[in-house]
Amino acid sequence: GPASAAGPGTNHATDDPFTSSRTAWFRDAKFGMFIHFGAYSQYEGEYTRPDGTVCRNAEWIKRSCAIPTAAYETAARQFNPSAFDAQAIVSAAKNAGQKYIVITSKHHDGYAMWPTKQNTWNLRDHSSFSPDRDILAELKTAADAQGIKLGFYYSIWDWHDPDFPNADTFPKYRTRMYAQLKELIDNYDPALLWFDGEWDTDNPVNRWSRQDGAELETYLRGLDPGLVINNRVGKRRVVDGDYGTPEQTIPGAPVDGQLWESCMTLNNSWGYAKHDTDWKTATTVVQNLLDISGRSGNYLLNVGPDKLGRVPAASLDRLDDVGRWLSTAGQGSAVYGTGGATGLVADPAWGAVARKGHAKLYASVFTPSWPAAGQALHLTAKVPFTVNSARVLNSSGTVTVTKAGDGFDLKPSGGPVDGAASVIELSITPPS
Ligand code: FHN
Repeated sequence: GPASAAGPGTNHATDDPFTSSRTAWFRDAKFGMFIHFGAYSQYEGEYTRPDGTVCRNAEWIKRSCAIPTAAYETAARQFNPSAFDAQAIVSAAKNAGQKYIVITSKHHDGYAMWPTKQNTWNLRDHSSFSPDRDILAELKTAADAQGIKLGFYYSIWDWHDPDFPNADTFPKYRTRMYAQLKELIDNYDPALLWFDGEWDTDNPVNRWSRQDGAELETYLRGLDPGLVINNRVGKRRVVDGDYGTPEQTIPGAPVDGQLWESCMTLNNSWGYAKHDTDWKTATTVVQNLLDISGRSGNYLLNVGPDKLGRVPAASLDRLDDVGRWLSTAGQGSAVYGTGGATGLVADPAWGAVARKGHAKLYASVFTPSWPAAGQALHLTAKVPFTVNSARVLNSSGTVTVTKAGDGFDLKPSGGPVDGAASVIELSITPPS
């Protein structure tokens, strides 16, 4: 099932990921772009079987539609993402308020999106793409130019490598995998590695173990002590790496004391799927981001470029709207650099509360929950503290704060601001 942000695991870093300066950029970034892009994108989510029946899937299409390897390799030879525009993609992320990008360097199909020397199953040696181009290098250059951190997703589970399925030759796969990861670190200097496919499964049998994960983490930290690494290196039930990775979900309980990141699709597919038009609204994305930030988490939101490398217009539209909300009247203050307010207040039903430093709380009221005229929102305090002032961002409205029972009643003077949520900034004196 989806990873949980479970209790701390056997992290092999020499520091505490939740407080270390090494992970500070990640902790403060809050919002990132996931990119699922690979040989599977050539199918654009649909495969017509020899018998004429149609099978739909995105990045799992080879497995889910039982495409013969020879046919899949033939399709990959057509892959030519000539329209991939790293500058435009990085700008879209930056404009959306996303501070880091994680792109699939190699998904379960084993196809490498860089000119690896470990095999010829890659974008340089097995495609119709220009041999003069390197999309990971282009993305790194664009990300550096725009101050965006770049990370790579890497699947441990490999459906293509001939040594992966065989217990006797699996060590050869592991050696190639280590060599590929060194290529990625040496050639593109990623800030973060996002492992996946470490879980027990078959077809092919996945022989990767917790011990393999521990050794991998130690190896990587030896190559680059500054790396941020997710928890899917050994077993994702515990946080082996630096942070937990709940997927398509926001953990119910606030997760204190450790880093975590919820990854989600914008529709229902990670890789591009031309028939999947079930797009989340920008409102949903903003409210998810506020909810996650209020629990000290990050939100990694996915785009799936099509076979030419173009990000779907609907994805760009949502990202543009989210960026506009965040950059309006400082509403992003409720997100960036915040942590959970879980030590101070109970999780409200009307939205989310995040804490910034010691003296600021951001109470984000999701628009449907904005109180009717004369009504108040209740903020339940877990420990005594005082509220010195309150104001609504992006509004001239005022907020009257009165102590009430186990907390405070917040009574706004006006209506909600336009959009997904109204942010009430509270200046507080916390418990000493
Ligand atoms: O199997 C993958 C899936 O294709 C996708 O990459 C997601 C993204 O987190 N991870 C795995 C499913 O948990």
